[in-house]
Amino acid sequence: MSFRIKLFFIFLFYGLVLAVTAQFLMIKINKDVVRSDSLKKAALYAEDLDESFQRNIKNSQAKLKALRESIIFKENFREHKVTKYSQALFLDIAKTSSNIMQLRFIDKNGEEIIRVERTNPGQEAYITDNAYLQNKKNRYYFKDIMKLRNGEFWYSNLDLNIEHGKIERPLKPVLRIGTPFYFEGKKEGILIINIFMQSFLDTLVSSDIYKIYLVDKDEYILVNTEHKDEWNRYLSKEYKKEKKYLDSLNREDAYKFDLHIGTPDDLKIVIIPSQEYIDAQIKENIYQFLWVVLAVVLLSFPLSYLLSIVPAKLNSKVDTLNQRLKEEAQQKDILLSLFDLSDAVLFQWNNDSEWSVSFVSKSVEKLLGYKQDDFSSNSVAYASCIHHDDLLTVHNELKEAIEKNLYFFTHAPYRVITKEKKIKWILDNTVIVKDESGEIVNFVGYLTDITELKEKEFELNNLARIDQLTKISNRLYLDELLLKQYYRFNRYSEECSIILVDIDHFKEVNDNYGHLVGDKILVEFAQVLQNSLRKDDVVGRWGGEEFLIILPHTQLNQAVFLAEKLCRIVRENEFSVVGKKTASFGVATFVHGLNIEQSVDLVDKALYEAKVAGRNMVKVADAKASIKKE
Ligand code: GH3
Ligand code: MG
Ligand code: MG
Repeated sequence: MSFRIKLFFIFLFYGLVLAVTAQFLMIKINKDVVRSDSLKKAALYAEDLDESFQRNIKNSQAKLKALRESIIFKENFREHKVTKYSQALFLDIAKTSSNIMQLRFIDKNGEEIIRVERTNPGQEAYITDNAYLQNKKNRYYFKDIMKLRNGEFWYSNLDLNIEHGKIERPLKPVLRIGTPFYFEGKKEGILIINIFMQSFLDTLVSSDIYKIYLVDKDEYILVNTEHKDEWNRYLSKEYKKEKKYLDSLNREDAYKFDLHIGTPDDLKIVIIPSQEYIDAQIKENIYQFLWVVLAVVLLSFPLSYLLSIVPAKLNSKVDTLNQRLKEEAQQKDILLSLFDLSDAVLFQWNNDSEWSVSFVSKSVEKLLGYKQDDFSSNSVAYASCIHHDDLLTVHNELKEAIEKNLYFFTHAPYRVITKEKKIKWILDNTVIVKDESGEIVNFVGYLTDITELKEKEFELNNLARIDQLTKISNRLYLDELLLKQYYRFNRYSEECSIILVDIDHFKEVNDNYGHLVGDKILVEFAQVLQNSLRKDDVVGRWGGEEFLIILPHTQLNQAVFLAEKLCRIVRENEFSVVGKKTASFGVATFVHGLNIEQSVDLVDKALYEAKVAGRNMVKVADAKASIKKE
């Protein structure tokens, strides 16, 4: 899957997660809002209920008031007779409302005078026969109402109708409203109305969206929407003891309201928004939520597509860059592995006094015996690996290169000391690495082990200075040594004498025995001289059958003494094939005032003198005479 597609799906996924989470949160908040909203609505609803309760009571009050004020009733009363007109009036009034259970007039002695009743709500009201009228003077309501002043009303508790001392079944919730009857300023009895409350209460608590409880002041349930546990205070002794309150209710979710009616048992209404109602509201929100999610899904597609463009481009750039870096790293690795395989060493050292190493290739172990880690841990610095005699030169060469502002230069081959204290020769190509401001950052050196090459060079050098026939030093070496000795004589007055030797009549050897024998005699002669000299003395073939002996730290008389000795040794030596041979010797010493050529001339002259004087002898050059001549 391409990066772009991955990004697209990631954005899409997060978009959806965000939308769904936000919507869930909304629903959660909504639930609370719905709940508190429905409680607010419940408060309004409670006011309605209160009003309807008031209306119900006012209605009954109005009926009592109408009776109390009725002229017919009053006229009847004046005449101390209860006429059928009054009874008809009571019946008429009872008929106006199908929920009137009883409508009575009880005189001041407690005698029921007029009683209109109805067995069940909705049935026909009828006038109770005089034979059934009772004395009610001991009943609480009679006593209570008789205490009231003119125009006042009395209310009973809302309770169940009792017939013959027992709660009537089916239950008949009843409310009584009474008022005293005054005639000409005197209290003459009471008017009382019993109201069937069942249908009113049913209407009161019926609701689709609330659970409505009508409770008394102790919060005992009277009626409720679900019609459960109703009137239990009156019906069940158990309940009275144990389940006093609306225990099961979540008080926070309930709205409580006091009904403002005059009953002694203050009634309250508790309204609880039904869960079904809340759920329905929330369900509505869920549909909304689904629409929003759908919208977000649809929007997420183009949005994710757009959002993925820039990062995808960036990513492809990063990919290319990574690829390049990888390739570079690979190339670097290849280069480094080249160093690891070869004897060459790549070094990077810092511009500090001991040249601490910041990088070195593995091949350093082959060259110096130290491991890469020995350098990276700084336990070995590069300067400490350079031969003591070469360190100053290496240092100066670097200094000079820096002064000349060189970027790259090659040191003269110098020696390093390996971990095993072996000396190796190396060739050091150094790059001086600088930063933008021209400050030296470090040095990168490419070191090659040239020890073998160096040894070959020494060998060749030696070979070039050895006479191939006699295997002693040749003229080249003698010239170099003369130069060196002459320098030391001039600079340090280090004495040095020279002896020039020439074999007498050597031509005869060639002539008589041939060149091969001549060569052989030359070899033997060189050995005779060599064997008779000290370690510091050097004998070399000056040319043909002439030999030069250089004697450092040797005065003229010592040199003459040696020449005499050599002359005798040669004379006494038995050469192969030719037997006895002699040689002539010239001796000279370096003196101030004469250069090398003049000194060599001098010794040559001495030799010539020996030849002229008969050979087989030593002649000494007179240096002072020669200087005078000059
Ligand atoms: P003198 O006593 O005067 O020195 O006599 P001489 O014969 O030694 O002197 P001369 O200079 O006349 O001759 C030197 C001879 O040495 C000539 C030459 O052929 C011979 N000679 C020089 N170099 C070599 C060599 O390498 N091998 C051989 N076999 N002979 C050589
Ligand atoms: Mg000669
Ligand atoms: Mg000779």
